[in-house]
Amino acid sequence: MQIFQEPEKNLVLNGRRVTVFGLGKTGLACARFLSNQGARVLVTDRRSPSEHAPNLPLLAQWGCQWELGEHGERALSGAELLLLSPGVSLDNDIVKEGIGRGIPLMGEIELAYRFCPAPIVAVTGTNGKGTTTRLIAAILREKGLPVHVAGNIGTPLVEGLHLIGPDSLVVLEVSSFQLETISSFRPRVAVLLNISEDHLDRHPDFETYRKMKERLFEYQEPSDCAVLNADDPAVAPVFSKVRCPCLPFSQKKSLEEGAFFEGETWATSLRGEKVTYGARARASLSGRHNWENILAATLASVVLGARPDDVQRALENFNLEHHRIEYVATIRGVTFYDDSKGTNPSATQAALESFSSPVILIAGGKNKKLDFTHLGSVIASRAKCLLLLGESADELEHAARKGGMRAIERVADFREAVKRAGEMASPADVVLFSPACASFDMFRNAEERGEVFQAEVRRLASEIQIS
Ligand code: UMA
Repeated sequence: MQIFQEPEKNLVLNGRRVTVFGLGKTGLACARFLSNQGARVLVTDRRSPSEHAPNLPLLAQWGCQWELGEHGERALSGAELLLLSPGVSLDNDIVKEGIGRGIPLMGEIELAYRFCPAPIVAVTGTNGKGTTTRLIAAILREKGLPVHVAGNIGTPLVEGLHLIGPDSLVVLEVSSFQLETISSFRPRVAVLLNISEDHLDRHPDFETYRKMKERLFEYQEPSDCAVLNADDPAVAPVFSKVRCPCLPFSQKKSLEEGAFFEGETWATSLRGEKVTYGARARASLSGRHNWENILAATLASVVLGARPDDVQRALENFNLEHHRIEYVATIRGVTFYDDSKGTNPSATQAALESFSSPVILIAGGKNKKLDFTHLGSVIASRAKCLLLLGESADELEHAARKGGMRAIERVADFREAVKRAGEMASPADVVLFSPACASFDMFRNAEERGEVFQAEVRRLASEIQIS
């Protein structure tokens, strides 16, 4: 089954000298793909050779060269294409020098797109894009379509290209970092969930970050489709810019065309055909932010032919991502939740708002130059107590005090945080770890941080059982 006809878009790489910037998941997958295509590859990473020891035999096996510990002149000399990992900024001095010399540049999403034989459904947004990507994939799989999931969710698209055929459908999570380096990437269905402050340590200001998200729609054509949040003022300017039909979704109003709530159910209305889905409460996801994800995922899937049964079955069997308001344990009537992937203030706000019981919030980590003022008021109105750790503890404390929060304590690490939360909580309370910050001050990534938190909760549970 071929849903869309794809235009010719292959890029000749054979014999071309390509420099790959960054040797993480993306750089490694690109190096392999590029050398398989006959390119002469040099990989450069600012981290030292010892930190990359496990990858060097692979690079050697693929015939790649490397320059580690810095990005130097070698990265540019003779280069005919620069391939950037998402973590490498266009502001990097050597990258800027390369651009100045006129060397073409692209990111992994653009590279993979040029070789991807299947249509792409792409999802972006500040929060919920991983959940929505997985939801769309789950619904389309219920319909029986061969779906391939990739992108910011954890697997570079280029890594699985050999698994994708013309009959497949790719569901791709795309970040602002990845959108920075596209030059023709055209998703046939593009979903924008929401935009709030994030990554201001990479983008100079909110408007630049917002515009980066808009780039998802830049190369769409009239036969494509855009799914947009009608409730988010930061998304509003996008409606007038897209060149294809816009399908809005809203939790606040019913719409002639789009997805929306209707009493106790939700509905889609497309080309005059209205379909109503099961009761809201039946969905295995709850909370305002998850309804945003459900409405968007339903709409994107229905555009691709999913039926109400496919949507309902997928929702009933759906499990949320790990470290996204993930239930960990109940200890003496107190429930512990891990939201380590809540790495910005709006994610932590959504997590706090999804509980009606009193919440003891554990927060803090590496701030991405984001403003905590509004979150401070939300914490004051929703949390019973705030336990802070990590680099941003001072900033968060300042914002929470300004918002009116009084019960604030500092903790040194997760062992102390969990122990202290356990001591303070009463039965029926919730202990929520939702940092509002990145993990890089203390951990390699948000997953590792969440695992440490969960291990401490399990330790507390076993100590209490023994005593
Ligand atoms: N590096 C340099 N020079 C630089 C910057 C980084 O050499 O100037 C090197 C680092 O030393 C490191 C490597 O680049 O060795 C890391 O590359 P990377 O940061 O691009 O990370 P990858 O491992 O390739 O993972 C990336 C995404 N990471 C980022 O966007 C930071 C992953 O998203 C994504 O899952 C993966 O590609 C597959 O597509 C993570 C993420 O945090 C989960 N994303 C952000 C978010 O969700 O908020 C956007």
